[in-house]
Amino acid sequence: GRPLALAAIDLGATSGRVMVGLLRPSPYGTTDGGEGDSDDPTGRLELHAAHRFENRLGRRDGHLSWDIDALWEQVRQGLTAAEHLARELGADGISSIGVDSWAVDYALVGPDGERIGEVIAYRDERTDGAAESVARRVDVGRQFALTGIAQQPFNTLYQLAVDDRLGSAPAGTPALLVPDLLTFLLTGERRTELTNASTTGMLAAGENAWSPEMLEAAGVDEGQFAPLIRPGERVGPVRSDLARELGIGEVPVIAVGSHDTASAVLAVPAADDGPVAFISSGTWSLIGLELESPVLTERAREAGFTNERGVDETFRFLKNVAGMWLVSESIAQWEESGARIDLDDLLAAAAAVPGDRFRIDPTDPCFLAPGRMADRVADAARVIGGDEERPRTPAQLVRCILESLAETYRDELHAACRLARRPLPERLHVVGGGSRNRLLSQLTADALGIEVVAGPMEATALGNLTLQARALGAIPHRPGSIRELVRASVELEVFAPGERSGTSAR
Ligand code: LFR
Repeated sequence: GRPLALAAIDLGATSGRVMVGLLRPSPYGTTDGGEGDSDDPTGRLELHAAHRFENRLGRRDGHLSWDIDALWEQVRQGLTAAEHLARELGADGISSIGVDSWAVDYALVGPDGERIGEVIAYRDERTDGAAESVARRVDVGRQFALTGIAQQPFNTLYQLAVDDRLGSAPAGTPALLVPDLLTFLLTGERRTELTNASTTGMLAAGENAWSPEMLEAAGVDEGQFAPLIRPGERVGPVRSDLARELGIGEVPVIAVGSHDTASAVLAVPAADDGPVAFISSGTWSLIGLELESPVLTERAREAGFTNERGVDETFRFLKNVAGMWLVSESIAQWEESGARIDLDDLLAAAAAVPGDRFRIDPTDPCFLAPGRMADRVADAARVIGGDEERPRTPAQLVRCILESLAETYRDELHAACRLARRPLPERLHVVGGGSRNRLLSQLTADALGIEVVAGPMEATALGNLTLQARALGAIPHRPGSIRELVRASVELEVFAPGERSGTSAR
């Protein structure tokens, strides 16, 4: 039979992509979606890039915002390209679509589907002081007990609390989170996908429902959001006029883990029982444990941990750590002053300079805003060895960032295990773009004294695509089938503590 092709729209803070996942029929026959035959092979999923594009924050209407119209245009082009690619690869076009992006940000969409104003970015300073004023209505301890979500300044509820457009917007104007907005543009259906809904800070911990008290604290009511939908459910077909225009079929859009981190962690290639330790490494490094229930203790709150919803009733007990953002924004500063930087060369240079000279705290919110990052990192750096006062060269600065990240990963993973009362797992999975950073993986393995398994790099797209495959019945709906498919589809690299280079493993 023909292979099945699925399309993933995956938007990151610095780049976006439309990927095609190709599922070849297994020679043993696996597409019956049957129950419980646990040794049923799930085949392999091939990943192909149909379209890649940049995403840039810009000032619009006085706020740091996303260029959502440009992103939508790229998504449209990407879907047309995906359809062509799918046919070239022997499939009968794309059979379904899933959308994911970064979390928390939203568009206000009026009753006729018109967007009200810009999609303001979570790094905008409008939320300065917003968390404090909400905390005067519902104190931080209660917020955490109700939602399990860490009080990060950019959570949707703090953004809504200071959104001066709400007063003049038509009644009931739904706030559509970014992936829900794209799903709405594709289908005409308004939904709020559950994993991303948890990042608003207003979903009741462990429930598929809003917390009325938190909605009130943000100054909104339940009508501010479209109905909740769980990942794996179908939203609806692509609008017929749009399908014709793009040259694609009226295929279903499937709700996936629309929070990119939810999709990325779904695609962690773990085989073992017990909690999975992960870092989803991209613009942010999200480090933590996948659990079956949230950790709602006061200690977890004080340590800055959050409990985000995952696919299939899981919880990501994690900490947000500034990740490759520190490197990419530093590079942006050097390039603004005329330098041309090649990331691989820079990492090689960072590996060659003496280590253990400087440290920063990559969990410090002072690194949230964009701009002048190399200077800000150099200013924040503490001297821990050597006799220089501050990192001077790009290589020294990047070495400082990566060593600081590795030590932070160690401390935060230990904290997560302590707070969740679990032993330190035998290995840590690093997925996402940052898993290509071999120096960082080795430093992390050394700092933790456990194995680091790096890959897949495109975990977010894989989590998006594999969930679509399961929703269509192309792989069995049983625990572990998605990770099995991921393991069969990707190459991983294992970094043992105390060594200097990784070894290949399947
Ligand atoms: C990663 C991510 C994080 C979230 C941050 C802001 O891309 O989605 O999980 O905390 O971006 O939305």
